[in-house]
Amino acid sequence: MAPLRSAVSNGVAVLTIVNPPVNALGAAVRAAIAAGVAAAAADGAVKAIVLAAEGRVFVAGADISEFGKPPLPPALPEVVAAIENCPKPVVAAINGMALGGGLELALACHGRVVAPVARLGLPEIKLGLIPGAGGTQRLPRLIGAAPAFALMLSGDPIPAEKALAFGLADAVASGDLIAAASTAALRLAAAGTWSKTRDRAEKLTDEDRAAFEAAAAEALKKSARSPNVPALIDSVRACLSQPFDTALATERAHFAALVADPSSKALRHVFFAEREAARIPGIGKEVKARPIRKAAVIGAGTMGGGIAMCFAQAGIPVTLIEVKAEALGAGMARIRANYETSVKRGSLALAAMEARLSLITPAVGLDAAADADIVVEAAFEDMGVKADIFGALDRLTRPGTLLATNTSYLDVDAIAATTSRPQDVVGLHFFSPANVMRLLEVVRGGQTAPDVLVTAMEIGRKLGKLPVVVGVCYGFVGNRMLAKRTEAAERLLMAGALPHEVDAAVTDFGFRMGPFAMADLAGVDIGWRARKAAGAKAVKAPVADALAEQGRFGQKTGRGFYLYPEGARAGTRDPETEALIVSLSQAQGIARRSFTQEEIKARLFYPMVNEGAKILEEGVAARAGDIDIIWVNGYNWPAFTGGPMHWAEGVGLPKIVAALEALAAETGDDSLKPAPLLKRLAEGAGSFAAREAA
Ligand code: T1G
Repeated sequence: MAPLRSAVSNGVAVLTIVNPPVNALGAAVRAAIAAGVAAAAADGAVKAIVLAAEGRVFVAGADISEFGKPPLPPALPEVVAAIENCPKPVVAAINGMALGGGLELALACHGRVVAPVARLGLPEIKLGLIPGAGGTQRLPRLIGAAPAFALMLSGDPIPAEKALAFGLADAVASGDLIAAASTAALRLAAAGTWSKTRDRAEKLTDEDRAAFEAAAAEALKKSARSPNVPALIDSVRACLSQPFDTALATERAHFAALVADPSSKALRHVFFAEREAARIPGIGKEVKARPIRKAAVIGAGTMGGGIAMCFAQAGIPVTLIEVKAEALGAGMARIRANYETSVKRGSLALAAMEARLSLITPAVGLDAAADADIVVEAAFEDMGVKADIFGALDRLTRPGTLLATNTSYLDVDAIAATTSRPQDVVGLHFFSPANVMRLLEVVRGGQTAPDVLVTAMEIGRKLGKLPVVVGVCYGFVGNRMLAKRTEAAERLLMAGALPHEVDAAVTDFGFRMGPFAMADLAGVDIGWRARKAAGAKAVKAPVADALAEQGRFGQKTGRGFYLYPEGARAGTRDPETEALIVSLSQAQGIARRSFTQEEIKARLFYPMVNEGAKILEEGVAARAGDIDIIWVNGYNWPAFTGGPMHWAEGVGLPKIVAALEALAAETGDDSLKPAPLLKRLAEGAGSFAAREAA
């Protein structure tokens, strides 16, 4: 299919980009646009040109999949220049999302007419980049350096009305967009004169410059680690101080350097991995989801309440069920309090809060779930409790109702076996707080039906989650790898490190919090109780267990791994905790030693990568990218490193294999011996991606 359709009528050449699904500007599209503009310019019957696009998106930007490969002509800046220098007026008809290179195309046009649903943005910052086809030069000239910088720094698109207010759009066309754009283009042609964005400067006032410099200084403080923020600032500053073409070259040089930067490669990996995760191995697009019109959640605790809020936010009526009225009342009160906090913060309108609350119906007793299309069980992590609930739901709900468990650790197959329809049972592992955290592990039971999985993935997206299919094992993917990090962190304490040293290495790597500060925040007792319940399966955490036994539960008791004077959020070193750690080491005859930050990172993260390799070998995760986005979206692994498996390939699998062999020997822990897959890939200098492509 030709990537550009051209039609001439009444003196207007309408060039329509056709490159589904999002009109990304791949090489063929770029060439077709350049050729289309040149042909229209040479056509005597054409007075003016409209640049349009087919589908729901105008243009999603440059084709990200081309980055890092040999560039194919024509480069986007050439196409952009061809539009701007066209001897006939070109007006963009923006029907939907105009992002990145898509907006840069529109910026080179001599006018922009947008549909009411259109949204315009330069999201390159989110890929570790900056606009590379003139965005840092033309946008400031059109709307001012300060507003342009804010838009490029956030990477978030703005709606049509705001674009109009900024002067980024010339008109919002609620009727026929092409007709409105054609009229605008013909008007320019009739006037015989139109301005090029590159020549505009009326918005670049001294006040605008000052506002930009202030915002730039602020941005630098917050993004010490990101190379693209200084590059963006330098490029916008060039717009204010250099001739256009010189400044354009400044932008292009920064862009080229960033495309090659590991952090941008990592962010682009995450971008595609998140989309790849939507594909369920072995299930094609012909498998359709079951209709979900009504939901029920069993359990009004923190998780159940959060899950009910997810359904309400998606506009799906949900019955929140408890067995006792007081627990139900407490759950509803917690939901209302959560909403009221959001309203107070201004992140939720009062009307929206009321609308959502109206969709949540509290009820006592499981029979209230009878008319639900999906039931999510979020009761105690106890197999007996879950067996009773699923046995009852099996009897109470209609055939075909999805029966989902939010269990974090229990065997989904064992839960399914308590029903007469294991094919309808699936795990939906939400992360706390369920109404906030984006990750959803969709646990595929041995007998889960394909359309149940497809339905679970679709409802996950409707709830605003990032659903990833995982297999049944203890802890699925995220928590199974977390257990290895917890074990390694405890081992470091016993071997000589202190909590603040371990946490500092982890935050230096890019996590918001280290494992011990996180334990204090969540509650040291939570892990302690889970380990007691898990028995032999539990990781060894002698320090956390000792702290819990002394009632040092963390922030909620004022002390845990750290001290929290007067309920402070940020902990300080606790001499008593450190003395306890030293005494535990000595009791085990361990000669304590210090560790560098690099050693700490290796000892924490390599065992996680190793567990990830085992998870891939066992088929519990289908792709390394799935593991990466689980950790980026569920556990705050820094996205600019790409996730544990992408990061590991950057470190070098041979190096990791050698380190794991040494660690296994040092600790006597055979689980640290390199997984066969890791060794195979290391020996063959292969990669996880290559293995999956094979
Ligand atoms: N390049 C290549 N493929 C893309 C793409 C892109 N820019 N955008 C989307 N796709 C693919 C995506 O992988 C998926 O593929 C399918 O399209 C549907 O996407 C020079 C340097 C536009 C809001 O960062 O934000 O321009 O899985 O599932 O939910 O200065 O796509 O079906 O095979 O996300 O409806 C800047 C990225 C690029 C925007 C639509 N642009 N895209 O969301 O669909 S860099 C972006 C999005 C650039 C210039 C710079 C979203 C969307 P598959 P989807 P959606």
